[in-house]
Amino acid sequence: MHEARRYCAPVTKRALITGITGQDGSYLAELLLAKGYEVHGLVRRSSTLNRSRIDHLHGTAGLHLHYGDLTDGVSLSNQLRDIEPHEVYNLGAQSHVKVSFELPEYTASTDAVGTLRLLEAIRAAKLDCRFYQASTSEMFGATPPPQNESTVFYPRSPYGAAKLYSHWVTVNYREAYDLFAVSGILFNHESPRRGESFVTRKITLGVASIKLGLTDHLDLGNLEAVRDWGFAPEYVEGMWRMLQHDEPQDYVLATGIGTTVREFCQYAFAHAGLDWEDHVRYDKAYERPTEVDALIGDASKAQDVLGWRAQTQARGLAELMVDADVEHLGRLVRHKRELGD
Ligand code: NDP
Ligand code: GDR
Repeated sequence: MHEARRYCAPVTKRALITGITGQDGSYLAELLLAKGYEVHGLVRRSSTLNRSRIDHLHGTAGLHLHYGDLTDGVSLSNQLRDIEPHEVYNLGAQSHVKVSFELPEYTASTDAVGTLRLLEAIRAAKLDCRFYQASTSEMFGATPPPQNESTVFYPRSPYGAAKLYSHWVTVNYREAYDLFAVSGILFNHESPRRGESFVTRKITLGVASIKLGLTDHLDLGNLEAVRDWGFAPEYVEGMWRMLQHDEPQDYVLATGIGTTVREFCQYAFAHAGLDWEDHVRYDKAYERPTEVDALIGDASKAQDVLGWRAQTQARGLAELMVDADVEHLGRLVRHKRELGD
């Protein structure tokens, strides 16, 4: 493989994506394949295949999957050495904030030290590649909005603290080793591919289940939290633009609009002709030991430097996610009925 590459021209850009089976990884893989990249994705071993978000890409020329894990530095070094990527997107993470209170050490190993392992593997292999780190608005935590690249960090969870380590180590490798390393501080972004235990998808799936008569209620925790919810495909475009710029810099991506969980419920239920107050129940099990009250991003730098701007806002997002879940769940229900279940 190496020999062949040495004598072949022109070189197609190769990208390595950790977290390719996740929401963002799947959209980023589609984006890069459409741009003509050779895309390599790290996948974790699991007892049943966990690739539903990239199943539709199976067999696509230019897509290559490799076993690897951010907790296994050897696997990262081996894959980087063999793939020789031009761009590395580090999207892999234990990404659930509440779960990070229950799995703090694992979260730190994956979300903090995992980034260090990857950066060290790039440095050790002397790779001339560009690096994207999936940083998060959770790093701002308790600091009130609006938040931008200069806002003071104050994480409120093991997840936020682990991601803050990765943010700073990315900055450090840029300054210490002249690596083209970028940290994208992304506010919440959602889609029909969003994991089912994040609040937006939980709500839109709940709405679809109620609409189809499968249940009559939805249990939620804190309805007062404010988040800045955008649409994931627009955000992966922003990641790519960060790595195409001449200078490695850090950027916030956000819509600039704050919405409470309660308002998101209102939008989603109303779109299905339902009143959220008839169905949503409070369950303290979904509260966190420490909460992040309000995140609203100021993405003016990304707009000025990268020409990036969020297009979709919370209400439109809730509606497109409800439509997708009603469609998806409706198909499953019909299929089960046809089977006589
Ligand atoms: P997901 O939870 O949907 O995807 C996470 C991905 O990471 C999955 O592919 C998962 O693999 C993989 N992963 C988990 N643990 C490991 C590990 N130990 N080694 C290698 N890979 C691992 O997250 P999103 O797509 O929503 O987010 C992408 C990244 O962006 C994450 O780092 C997240 O923390 C960050 N982020 C997300 C935001 C959002 O609103 N979506 C906002 C800001 C930052 P598997 O499928 O096998 O579980
Ligand atoms: P967040 O997303 O913690 O912002 O992290 P999540 O959707 O989990 O929570 C958002 C807010 O909703 C409140 N909430 C509930 N949350 C969940 N998951 N389930 C519930 O039943 C529920 N009820 C109320 C939460 O308390 C919180 O205030 C996401 C992840 O994608 C991170 O990886 C990413 O870094 C940040 O967004 C930006």
